[in-house]
This record gives sequence, structure tokens and C-alpha cells, in this order.
Amino acid sequence: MPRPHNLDAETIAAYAHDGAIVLRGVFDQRELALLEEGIEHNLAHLSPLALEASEADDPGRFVEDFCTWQNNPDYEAILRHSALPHIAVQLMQSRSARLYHDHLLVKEPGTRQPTPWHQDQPYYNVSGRQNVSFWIPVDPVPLASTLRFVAGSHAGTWYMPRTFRDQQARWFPEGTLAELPAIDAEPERFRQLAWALEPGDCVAFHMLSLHASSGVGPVQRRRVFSARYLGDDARHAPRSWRTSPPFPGLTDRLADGAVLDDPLFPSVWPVR
Ligand SMILES: O=C(O)CCC(=O)C(=O)O
Repeated sequence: MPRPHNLDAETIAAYAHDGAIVLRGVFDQRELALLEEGIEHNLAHLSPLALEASEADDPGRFVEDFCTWQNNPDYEAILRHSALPHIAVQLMQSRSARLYHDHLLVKEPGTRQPTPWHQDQPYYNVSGRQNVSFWIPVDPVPLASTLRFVAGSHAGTWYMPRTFRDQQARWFPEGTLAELPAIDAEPERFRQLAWALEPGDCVAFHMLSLHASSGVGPVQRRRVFSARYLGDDARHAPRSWRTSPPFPGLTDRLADGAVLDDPLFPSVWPVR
């Protein structure tokens, strides 16, 4: 049973307007311990989808993994039983929420590798506007290495998804989507949002919100678990390329435009 967590109207309106908000004190000590244990288990048992997103000569290491909740009871407990499902339906303004996937993002101390500006939905296999991703650190994250967002960038434009390290267009063909503007060069045009975070806090953002982060300092780990949920209007959008993350075999089970009714995407709200 998910833990109820009522949001105020200003928070819900800020999410609709800006596409990214901070939520303080969402997780208690027990949940933080579960998350930390889940992350360490994941790091020790990386899945075939895991990747090292930093260069070989990076003094740190940026490790990502995807879709491991079915083998990680700590992750599953957070995804199903924390306050996240209830928060998700309120932010998405949706009657229902289903889990889309989990994503591990760990920058070890001294990691230089930045995360370039991007949106998430163009890498995915879903359409629809009712969605939310939670970026949940278990370590304190100072402003210098937190996730940054362009306020309002979830409004509708899809930007060309590219590989992070060499900027290849491996998803939509070249020329079919808008190219990213020079966000950091025009701070008045692209208002940025960013929050220093303590364990227990998280940020929530729309899958079309532009986001990026820098490297991390020499001492602090930045271990992040990300939980992604879909609402009423989400539909299967099969692609002719391998999505990130991929969901092998899904196109044999679900038609283009179908509700994502599949064991991979369990319903987490309403509670039955
Ligand atoms: O953790 C990061 O640096 C990037 C996070 C990100 O891109 C995401 O959560 O979608």
C-alpha cells in the first residue's frame, strides 16, 4: 500500500507550469536505508543494460543501469509502497499511475563527466503528456552538482536525442526533430531551475523537461535512484530503433497506441 502524501495546490501548479519541482523530506530514514541498500546491491550486480557513461580517463566514474526493480526488492518496495505513487498521480493530474521503469545514476567522487542537456521522452517508447520522473539522491547534493532544468521546456517541443559522449543521432533520424538551443549561453531566454538536496528530498520532472548536470567534487559520492511513472494518457509508441531503455519483446505483446497494460509496467495507483 503506498504511503499517502498530499501535495498543496501551489506545488501541483508549479509542476504543470515549470515541468520541474523540488520535494523536501519525502523519504523517511527506513526508506532511505532501503534505497541505499538497493543502490549498493544494484552496483554490485549490474544488469546487461548497465553502462559506464564516463570516459576511461575520468578521475571518477559515472555508472548507469536500468529496469532492475524486478530483481531488487528494495527498489520495488520504494516504487510501490513509498509516497511516490500518490505524489505521481497528483503531479500528473491523473487518476492512475503505472510504473514505467527505474534508472540508477551514480557519479563517484571526482567524476568529471557532465550530463549534457537532453529530454528523456524522445529516447523512450511512450506517447502522452501525463508522466513524471523522480530523481532521488541518497547523498547530499550541492548546487554545483545537482540536476538543472530549463523551466517550461516540457511544453511540447521534442529535441533530437543524441548519445551523451559523441552526440550521435541513434534514435530519430537526423533532421527530423529540433536541435538543442545553446541553453547555457542564454540564461535570460532559458530560465534554469536547480536545488541543493539532502537525503530524503527529491526532484520531480516531466519527461520532456530539458535537464543536465555537471561532474561532482573530489570527496562526495552522488548516488541517485530515479523512479519513472506514467499516467492515464500514456500509450505504447513502438520505435523502429532500440529505445533507451529497451523493452525487448514488448512490440509482440502491445499494439502501437495501446495502453501500457503489461507486467513490465504494473499499476501502482489506485490501490486495489
Ligand atoms: O543524474 C544525472 O546526471 C542525469 C539524470 C538524468 O538524465 C535523468 O534522470 O534522466
